[in-house]
Amino acid sequence: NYLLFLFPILAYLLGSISSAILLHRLYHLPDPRTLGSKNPGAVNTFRNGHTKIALCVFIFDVLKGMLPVWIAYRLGLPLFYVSLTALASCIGHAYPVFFNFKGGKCVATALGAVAPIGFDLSGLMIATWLIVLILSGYSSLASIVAAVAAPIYIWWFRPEYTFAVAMLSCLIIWRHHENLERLWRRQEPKIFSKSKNDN
Ligand code: NKO
Repeated sequence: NYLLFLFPILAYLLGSISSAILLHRLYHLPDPRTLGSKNPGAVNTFRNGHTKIALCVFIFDVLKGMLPVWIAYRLGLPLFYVSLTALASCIGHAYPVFFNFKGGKCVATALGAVAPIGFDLSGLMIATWLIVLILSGYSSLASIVAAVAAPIYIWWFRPEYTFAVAMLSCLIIWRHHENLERLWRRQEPKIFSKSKNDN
């Protein structure tokens, strides 16, 4: 039944709606892809001094990852299609059709996409992210460590989702390759430093 492919397609389109870019436009701010780390995401909006907008970006990006996956999951779609829907949301966020295919790093969107699996996994992911952020000061490192940890956690308590979660992790890590290079060269700015990293 090819109606099942409607879910990944709609998820891709919803994922393509970049809340960071739209909210920056709404508040007459420059495109986030020209500011700071040039990432249209919650952290970069925060970095540029817009805490409340950053919170909205985070919530919207989580919800747009969560909604299609949650519906697909609730309708009892086969695991393959639920997984494809989750991946499609994140691909939409990273390569948005509405914004020249230049999108974000999928952290908040992937968190939303795995939320329907259970609050145990999402809670653990948020805790991991916060602990690494507090210990290191690097938001990008927090995201990378959380992405590496996600498939390990899920393999422990719901192994049937390991492959799907690992796919999201790979996408997140790939989207952080510039951050990884900067971390390696010790040029990555910490979250509470105002320095812009032009790259
Ligand atoms: O601007 O390149 P930048 O320094 O903006 O940004 C790097 C950063 C980008 O991430 C964001 C989103 C911030 C969301 C924060 C809360 C995240 C909580 C837990 C995430 C867990 C991810 C799980 C993935 C499961 C597959 O990285």
